[in-house]
Amino acid sequence: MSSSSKNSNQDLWTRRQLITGGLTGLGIAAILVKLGSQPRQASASVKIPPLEKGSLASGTTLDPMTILRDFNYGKVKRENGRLVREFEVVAKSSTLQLNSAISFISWNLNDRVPGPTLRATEGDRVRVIFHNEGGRSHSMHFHGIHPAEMDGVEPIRHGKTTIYEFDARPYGVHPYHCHIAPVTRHIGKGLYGLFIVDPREGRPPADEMVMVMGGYDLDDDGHNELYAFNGIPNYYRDRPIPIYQNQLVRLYLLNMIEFDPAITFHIHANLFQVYPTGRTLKPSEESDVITLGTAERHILEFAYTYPGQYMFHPHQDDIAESGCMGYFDVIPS
Ligand SMILES: [Cu+2]
Repeated sequence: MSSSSKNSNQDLWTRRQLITGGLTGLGIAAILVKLGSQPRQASASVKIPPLEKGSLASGTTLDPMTILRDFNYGKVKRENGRLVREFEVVAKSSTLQLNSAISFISWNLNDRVPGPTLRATEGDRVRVIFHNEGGRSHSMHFHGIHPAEMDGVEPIRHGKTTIYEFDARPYGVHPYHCHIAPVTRHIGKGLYGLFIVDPREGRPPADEMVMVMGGYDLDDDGHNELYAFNGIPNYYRDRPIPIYQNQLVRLYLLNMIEFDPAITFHIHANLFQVYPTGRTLKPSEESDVITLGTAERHILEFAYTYPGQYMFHPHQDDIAESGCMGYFDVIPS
Protein backbone atom coordinates (compact mmCIF):
# COMPACT_ATOMS: atom_id res chain seq x y z
CA MET A 1 0.00 0.00 0.00
CA SER A 2 1.07 3.53 -0.59
CA SER A 3 1.34 6.12 2.14
CA SER A 4 -2.23 7.15 1.35
CA SER A 5 -3.34 4.31 3.62
CA LYS A 6 -2.32 6.52 6.54
CA ASN A 7 -4.27 9.47 5.32
CA SER A 8 -6.68 10.49 8.02
CA ASN A 9 -9.20 11.69 5.46
CA GLN A 10 -10.31 8.40 4.02
CA ASP A 11 -12.63 10.07 1.59
CA LEU A 12 -9.63 11.10 -0.42
CA TRP A 13 -9.43 7.49 -1.43
CA THR A 14 -11.04 6.72 -4.68
CA ARG A 15 -11.58 3.23 -5.96
CA ARG A 16 -8.89 3.90 -8.51
CA GLN A 17 -6.38 4.63 -5.79
CA LEU A 18 -7.36 1.43 -4.05
CA ILE A 19 -6.99 -0.56 -7.24
CA THR A 20 -3.63 0.95 -8.12
CA GLY A 21 -2.60 0.28 -4.54
CA GLY A 22 -2.45 -3.38 -5.53
CA LEU A 23 -5.50 -4.71 -3.73
CA THR A 24 -7.66 -7.44 -5.13
CA GLY A 25 -11.29 -6.80 -5.89
CA LEU A 26 -12.47 -8.55 -2.75
CA GLY A 27 -10.14 -6.42 -0.70
CA ILE A 28 -11.53 -3.31 -2.30
CA ALA A 29 -15.09 -4.24 -1.49
CA ALA A 30 -14.20 -4.94 2.12
CA ILE A 31 -12.32 -1.69 2.58
CA LEU A 32 -14.96 0.44 0.91
CA VAL A 33 -17.40 -0.59 3.59
CA LYS A 34 -15.22 1.21 6.11
CA LEU A 35 -15.26 4.49 4.21
CA GLY A 36 -17.79 6.25 6.33
CA SER A 37 -19.18 8.92 4.07
CA GLN A 38 -19.48 6.83 0.99
CA PRO A 39 -22.94 5.58 0.11
CA ARG A 40 -24.29 2.29 1.27
CA GLN A 41 -24.16 0.59 -2.11
CA ALA A 42 -20.43 -0.02 -1.56
CA SER A 43 -21.38 -3.10 0.40
CA ALA A 44 -19.39 -6.12 1.46
CA SER A 45 -22.02 -8.26 -0.25
CA VAL A 46 -20.82 -6.97 -3.62
CA LYS A 47 -17.84 -8.75 -5.09
CA ILE A 48 -15.82 -7.04 -7.77
CA PRO A 49 -13.68 -9.33 -9.93
CA PRO A 50 -9.95 -8.63 -9.73
CA LEU A 51 -8.93 -6.28 -12.50
CA GLU A 52 -5.83 -6.26 -14.55
CA LYS A 53 -4.83 -2.87 -15.78
CA GLY A 54 -5.02 -2.85 -19.54
CA SER A 55 -1.98 -2.94 -21.73
CA LEU A 56 -2.22 0.24 -23.73
CA ALA A 57 -0.16 1.66 -26.53
CA SER A 58 2.86 3.54 -25.27
CA GLY A 59 2.28 7.18 -24.46
CA THR A 60 -1.27 6.55 -23.29
CA THR A 61 -2.20 6.85 -19.65
CA LEU A 62 -5.94 6.48 -20.08
CA ASP A 63 -7.18 3.13 -18.83
CA PRO A 64 -10.90 2.53 -19.46
CA MET A 65 -10.86 -0.46 -17.10
CA THR A 66 -9.94 1.91 -14.28
CA ILE A 67 -12.38 4.61 -15.38
CA LEU A 68 -15.18 2.01 -15.34
CA ARG A 69 -15.44 1.71 -11.54
CA ASP A 70 -13.66 4.91 -10.49
CA PHE A 71 -15.89 7.21 -8.42
CA ASN A 72 -14.48 10.47 -7.09
CA TYR A 73 -16.22 11.44 -3.83
CA GLY A 74 -14.04 14.52 -3.36
CA LYS A 75 -12.35 15.78 -0.25
CA VAL A 76 -14.96 15.86 2.49
CA LYS A 77 -15.17 18.83 4.84
CA ARG A 78 -17.62 20.10 7.42
CA GLU A 79 -18.46 23.77 7.17
CA ASN A 80 -21.13 25.31 9.41
CA GLY A 81 -22.48 21.86 10.12
CA ARG A 82 -22.75 21.13 6.44
CA LEU A 83 -21.05 18.36 4.47
CA VAL A 84 -18.99 19.83 1.65
CA ARG A 85 -17.35 17.78 -1.09
CA GLU A 86 -14.45 19.56 -2.70
CA PHE A 87 -13.24 18.43 -6.11
CA GLU A 88 -10.15 19.54 -8.03
CA VAL A 89 -10.48 19.45 -11.80
CA VAL A 90 -7.77 20.51 -14.24
CA ALA A 91 -8.40 21.12 -17.93
CA LYS A 92 -5.46 20.06 -20.09
CA SER A 93 -4.58 19.20 -23.64
CA SER A 94 -2.78 15.94 -24.28
CA THR A 95 -2.37 13.24 -26.88
CA LEU A 96 -4.61 10.22 -26.67
CA GLN A 97 -3.57 7.03 -28.46
CA LEU A 98 -6.95 5.86 -29.79
CA ASN A 99 -5.51 2.70 -31.36
CA SER A 100 -2.16 1.51 -32.65
CA ALA A 101 -2.39 3.84 -35.65
CA ILE A 102 -4.29 6.92 -34.52
CA SER A 103 -3.25 9.51 -31.97
CA PHE A 104 -5.64 12.33 -31.16
CA ILE A 105 -4.99 15.64 -29.43
CA SER A 106 -7.62 15.60 -26.70
CA TRP A 107 -8.83 18.43 -24.52
CA ASN A 108 -9.53 16.72 -21.24
CA LEU A 109 -10.19 16.96 -17.52
CA ASN A 110 -7.71 15.38 -15.07
CA ASP A 111 -5.90 13.60 -17.91
CA ARG A 112 -8.85 11.46 -18.85
CA VAL A 113 -11.69 11.17 -21.35
CA PRO A 114 -14.31 11.10 -19.97
CA GLY A 115 -13.34 13.36 -17.07
CA PRO A 116 -13.61 12.22 -13.44
CA THR A 117 -16.92 10.74 -12.30
CA LEU A 118 -17.83 13.17 -9.51
CA ARG A 119 -20.18 11.75 -6.92
CA ALA A 120 -22.17 13.23 -4.04
CA THR A 121 -25.33 12.58 -2.07
CA GLU A 122 -28.39 14.77 -2.54
CA GLY A 123 -28.12 17.79 -0.28
CA ASP A 124 -24.32 17.82 -0.02
CA ARG A 125 -22.57 21.04 -0.89
CA VAL A 126 -20.41 20.55 -3.97
CA ARG A 127 -17.36 22.73 -4.59
CA VAL A 128 -15.52 22.21 -7.85
CA ILE A 129 -12.18 24.01 -8.06
CA PHE A 130 -11.55 24.29 -11.78
CA HIS A 131 -8.06 25.09 -13.05
CA ASN A 132 -7.72 25.74 -16.76
CA GLU A 133 -4.33 24.65 -18.07
CA GLY A 134 -5.79 23.66 -21.42
CA GLY A 135 -4.24 26.35 -23.60
CA ARG A 136 -7.57 28.04 -24.49
CA SER A 137 -10.75 29.09 -22.72
CA HIS A 138 -12.93 26.36 -21.22
CA SER A 139 -15.65 25.98 -18.60
CA MET A 140 -17.55 23.34 -16.64
CA HIS A 141 -21.29 23.43 -17.13
CA PHE A 142 -23.19 21.00 -14.91
CA HIS A 143 -26.66 19.64 -15.54
CA GLY A 144 -28.91 19.57 -12.48
CA ILE A 145 -30.36 22.47 -10.49
CA HIS A 146 -28.19 25.45 -9.49
CA PRO A 147 -28.08 29.27 -9.56
CA ALA A 148 -27.38 31.08 -12.85
CA GLU A 149 -23.95 32.27 -11.73
CA MET A 150 -22.90 28.62 -11.27
CA ASP A 151 -24.10 27.52 -14.71
CA GLY A 152 -20.60 27.37 -16.18
CA VAL A 153 -21.19 29.09 -19.49
CA GLU A 154 -18.64 31.88 -18.91
CA PRO A 155 -15.21 31.26 -20.43
CA ILE A 156 -12.38 30.62 -17.98
CA ARG A 157 -9.18 31.67 -19.70
CA HIS A 158 -6.05 29.59 -19.83
CA GLY A 159 -4.10 29.89 -16.59
CA LYS A 160 -7.15 30.93 -14.54
CA THR A 161 -8.98 29.13 -11.73
CA THR A 162 -12.64 29.40 -10.84
CA ILE A 163 -14.89 27.73 -8.29
CA TYR A 164 -18.29 26.27 -9.07
CA GLU A 165 -20.26 25.72 -5.89
CA PHE A 166 -23.84 24.52 -5.50
CA ASP A 167 -26.05 22.03 -3.71
CA ALA A 168 -26.10 18.51 -5.15
CA ARG A 169 -29.63 18.22 -6.47
CA PRO A 170 -31.70 16.56 -7.62
CA TYR A 171 -30.55 12.98 -7.16
CA GLY A 172 -29.87 11.31 -10.48
CA VAL A 173 -27.24 11.04 -13.17
CA HIS A 174 -26.09 14.33 -14.64
CA PRO A 175 -23.52 15.12 -17.28
CA TYR A 176 -21.07 17.98 -17.11
CA HIS A 177 -19.21 19.44 -20.06
CA CYS A 178 -17.37 22.46 -21.35
CA HIS A 179 -19.78 25.08 -22.73
CA ILE A 180 -17.47 27.25 -24.80
CA ALA A 181 -18.35 27.69 -28.47
CA PRO A 182 -18.15 25.79 -30.67
CA VAL A 183 -19.43 23.41 -28.01
CA THR A 184 -19.50 20.43 -30.37
CA ARG A 185 -15.75 20.82 -30.78
CA HIS A 186 -15.01 21.26 -27.07
CA ILE A 187 -17.12 18.20 -26.24
CA GLY A 188 -15.79 16.23 -29.20
CA LYS A 189 -12.27 16.86 -27.96
CA GLY A 190 -13.13 15.21 -24.64
CA LEU A 191 -14.33 17.81 -22.13
CA TYR A 192 -17.20 15.95 -20.49
CA GLY A 193 -17.99 13.55 -17.69
CA LEU A 194 -20.59 12.31 -15.23
CA PHE A 195 -21.87 13.84 -12.02
CA ILE A 196 -23.76 11.25 -9.96
CA VAL A 197 -26.03 12.44 -7.16
CA ASP A 198 -27.09 9.56 -4.93
CA PRO A 199 -30.48 9.59 -3.26
CA ARG A 200 -30.24 10.00 0.51
CA GLU A 201 -31.70 6.54 1.06
CA GLY A 202 -29.09 5.02 -1.26
CA ARG A 203 -29.63 2.26 -3.77
CA PRO A 204 -29.36 -1.49 -3.20
CA PRO A 205 -25.89 -3.10 -3.35
CA ALA A 206 -24.60 -3.67 -6.87
CA ASP A 207 -21.45 -3.84 -8.94
CA GLU A 208 -21.54 -0.22 -10.10
CA MET A 209 -19.91 1.01 -13.26
CA VAL A 210 -19.84 4.02 -15.53
CA MET A 211 -19.93 4.06 -19.30
CA VAL A 212 -19.75 7.26 -21.28
CA MET A 213 -20.18 7.00 -25.02
CA GLY A 214 -18.11 9.51 -27.00
CA GLY A 215 -17.29 10.19 -30.63
CA TYR A 216 -14.10 11.37 -32.35
CA ASP A 217 -14.21 13.64 -35.38
CA LEU A 218 -10.66 13.06 -36.52
CA ASP A 219 -10.67 15.33 -39.59
CA ASP A 220 -12.97 18.15 -38.42
CA ASP A 221 -15.60 17.40 -41.05
CA GLY A 222 -18.54 17.36 -38.66
CA HIS A 223 -18.78 13.57 -38.62
CA ASN A 224 -17.32 11.09 -36.18
CA GLU A 225 -14.89 8.57 -37.59
CA LEU A 226 -14.38 6.70 -34.31
CA TYR A 227 -16.50 6.02 -31.25
CA ALA A 228 -15.69 4.71 -27.79
CA PHE A 229 -16.97 3.64 -24.42
CA ASN A 230 -14.87 5.47 -21.81
CA GLY A 231 -12.39 7.04 -24.17
CA ILE A 232 -10.62 4.29 -26.10
CA PRO A 233 -12.28 2.69 -29.15
CA ASN A 234 -12.84 -1.07 -28.90
CA TYR A 235 -11.17 -1.25 -25.50
CA TYR A 236 -13.80 -3.49 -23.89
CA ARG A 237 -14.07 -5.54 -27.09
CA ASP A 238 -10.44 -6.50 -26.69
CA ARG A 239 -10.54 -6.64 -22.86
CA PRO A 240 -14.00 -7.82 -21.77
CA ILE A 241 -15.36 -6.44 -18.51
CA PRO A 242 -15.41 -9.16 -15.83
CA ILE A 243 -18.64 -9.38 -13.85
CA TYR A 244 -20.02 -12.14 -11.66
CA GLN A 245 -22.90 -14.42 -12.62
CA ASN A 246 -26.20 -13.53 -10.89
CA GLN A 247 -24.78 -10.35 -9.33
CA LEU A 248 -26.63 -7.11 -9.94
CA VAL A 249 -24.79 -4.66 -12.18
CA ARG A 250 -25.73 -0.99 -11.99
CA LEU A 251 -24.61 0.84 -15.10
CA TYR A 252 -24.50 4.64 -15.19
CA LEU A 253 -24.74 5.26 -18.94
CA LEU A 254 -24.25 8.62 -20.69
CA ASN A 255 -24.32 9.51 -24.37
CA MET A 256 -21.96 12.43 -25.11
CA ILE A 257 -21.63 11.74 -28.83
CA GLU A 258 -21.84 14.91 -30.89
CA PHE A 259 -22.98 15.06 -34.55
CA ASP A 260 -25.16 11.91 -34.32
CA PRO A 261 -28.65 12.92 -33.17
CA ALA A 262 -29.26 9.79 -31.10
CA ILE A 263 -27.50 6.61 -30.10
CA THR A 264 -28.95 3.29 -29.03
CA PHE A 265 -27.49 0.94 -26.44
CA HIS A 266 -28.09 -2.77 -26.50
CA ILE A 267 -26.96 -5.72 -24.38
CA HIS A 268 -26.97 -9.30 -25.62
CA ALA A 269 -28.86 -12.23 -24.13
CA ASN A 270 -30.43 -10.22 -21.33
CA LEU A 271 -32.81 -7.40 -20.43
CA PHE A 272 -32.09 -4.36 -18.28
CA GLN A 273 -34.26 -2.30 -15.95
CA VAL A 274 -34.34 1.41 -16.84
CA TYR A 275 -34.17 4.25 -14.29
CA PRO A 276 -34.59 7.31 -16.55
CA THR A 277 -31.98 10.01 -15.82
CA GLY A 278 -31.42 8.14 -12.55
CA ARG A 279 -34.40 10.12 -11.26
CA THR A 280 -36.39 7.18 -9.96
CA LEU A 281 -35.87 4.52 -7.32
CA LYS A 282 -38.04 2.07 -9.23
CA PRO A 283 -37.50 1.14 -12.86
CA SER A 284 -39.84 2.55 -15.47
CA GLU A 285 -39.41 -0.17 -18.06
CA GLU A 286 -37.48 -3.23 -19.13
CA SER A 287 -35.77 -3.70 -22.47
CA ASP A 288 -32.61 -4.81 -24.19
CA VAL A 289 -32.20 -1.68 -26.29
CA ILE A 290 -32.67 1.98 -25.39
CA THR A 291 -32.25 5.23 -27.32
CA LEU A 292 -30.38 8.22 -25.90
CA GLY A 293 -30.18 11.69 -27.45
CA THR A 294 -26.99 13.68 -26.88
CA ALA A 295 -26.45 14.26 -23.14
CA GLU A 296 -29.22 11.82 -22.28
CA ARG A 297 -28.33 9.31 -19.57
CA HIS A 298 -29.93 6.57 -17.55
CA ILE A 299 -29.21 3.98 -14.91
CA LEU A 300 -29.55 0.45 -16.26
CA GLU A 301 -29.62 -2.60 -13.98
CA PHE A 302 -29.19 -6.24 -14.93
CA ALA A 303 -27.68 -9.53 -13.84
CA TYR A 304 -26.50 -12.37 -16.08
CA THR A 305 -27.89 -15.83 -15.43
CA TYR A 306 -25.41 -17.77 -17.53
CA PRO A 307 -21.60 -17.54 -17.63
CA GLY A 308 -19.92 -16.57 -20.87
CA GLN A 309 -19.13 -13.53 -22.97
CA TYR A 310 -21.86 -11.15 -24.11
CA MET A 311 -21.62 -8.15 -26.42
CA PHE A 312 -22.90 -4.66 -25.62
CA HIS A 313 -23.01 -1.90 -28.25
CA PRO A 314 -25.22 0.65 -29.97
CA HIS A 315 -27.62 -1.11 -32.31
CA GLN A 316 -26.55 1.30 -35.03
CA ASP A 317 -24.06 -1.26 -36.20
CA ASP A 318 -21.83 1.12 -38.15
CA ILE A 319 -21.20 2.97 -34.87
CA ALA A 320 -20.57 -0.30 -33.05
CA GLU A 321 -18.13 -1.32 -35.76
CA SER A 322 -16.36 2.03 -35.46
CA GLY A 323 -15.27 1.50 -31.87
CA CYS A 324 -18.37 1.47 -29.63
CA MET A 325 -18.20 -2.24 -28.91
CA GLY A 326 -17.56 -4.26 -25.79
CA TYR A 327 -18.14 -7.54 -23.98
CA PHE A 328 -19.12 -8.56 -20.50
CA ASP A 329 -17.24 -11.63 -19.34
CA VAL A 330 -19.65 -13.32 -16.92
CA ILE A 331 -17.65 -15.35 -14.40
CA PRO A 332 -19.34 -18.30 -12.66
CA SER A 333 -20.15 -17.33 -9.08
CU1 LIG B 1 -13.76 23.98 -23.79
